[in-house]
Amino acid sequence: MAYDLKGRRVWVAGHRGMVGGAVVRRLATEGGEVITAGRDALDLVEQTEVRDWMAEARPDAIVLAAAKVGGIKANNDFPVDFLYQNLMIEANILNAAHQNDVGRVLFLGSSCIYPKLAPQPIAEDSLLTGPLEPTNEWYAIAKIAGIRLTQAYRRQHGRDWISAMPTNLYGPGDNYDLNSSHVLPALLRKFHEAKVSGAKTVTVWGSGTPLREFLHCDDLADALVFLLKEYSGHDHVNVGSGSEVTIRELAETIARVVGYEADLVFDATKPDGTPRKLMDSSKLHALGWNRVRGLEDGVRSTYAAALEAGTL
Ligand code: GFB
Repeated sequence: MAYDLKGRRVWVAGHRGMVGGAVVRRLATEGGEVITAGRDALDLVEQTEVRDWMAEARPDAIVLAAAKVGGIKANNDFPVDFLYQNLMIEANILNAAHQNDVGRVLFLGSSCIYPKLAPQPIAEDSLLTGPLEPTNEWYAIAKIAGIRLTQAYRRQHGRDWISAMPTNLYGPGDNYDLNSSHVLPALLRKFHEAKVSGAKTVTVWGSGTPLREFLHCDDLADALVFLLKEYSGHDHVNVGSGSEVTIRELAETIARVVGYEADLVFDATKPDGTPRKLMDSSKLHALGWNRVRGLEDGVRSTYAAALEAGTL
């Protein structure tokens, strides 16, 4: 299977997000036409807007990177937003894509679709084998519905649509708001601000013991374009970096990158979430993709980009 992107109109849904932005950058060298829609022009939660926009724009392929996303606190605090908005976005886009005969769709999920206590590393067939992590089950259920809807179009209508499940992501264009961000940008901000103010401590939520696997969004984008071109199949494909760190180790890495030593204070009033979430990415490797940068290098360039953009 090889899908040539040359001359194709590819809609990156969610281009203003970190992942969508990375996919737009990566697609620039593929010889196709990248199309996007601003939030003021198109509300993805509204079915008729999506239908009308798609009928007009007529993409050949879609990378479905649009989603309501956030870290552990936002997921826990806003269950309706994470479940409803994500269900609507994916249902509207997939339905309109079918009506407009879009040949290729790549749907993006998340590693939180897997059971809280799934055997590690987590293989694709762990899906729906046990209870979910409660802090993000709303988001997870929406994403599981998206995988199944993608598969259903494949099965009922013969659509060559696929899904990929990325691990925890970071990189340029991330959200640095401490209430809604993921851990990596949050700790970059906290260490940067401690350095600026000379604070002696940095607060880390939870116990610092959970393990997380981090992947740079540009590595993800490279893997996604690879899958778009090379993969056709019913089953979703994990996309991870293969290496994991504890949250304490992540904080220590970020301290080195920022160049500031501070005592870590662990805030036990905040949740740890799932204890471990390492993806088994052997299926992706067997397909032929394995190009991952190291965490410290990735954090270093991300910090530099945030400083340059004035985000920090
Ligand atoms: O990145 P994060 O918010 O999401 O948190 P999840 C990862 C771990 O870092 C948790 C800890 O154990 C947090 O308690 N942590 C420590 C912090 N300090 C901080 C901090 O200042 N901010 C944040 N945010 N965390 C998300 C899901 O889970 O993973 C989403 O909620 C999504 O649905 C995403 O799937 C990939 O890894 O726990």
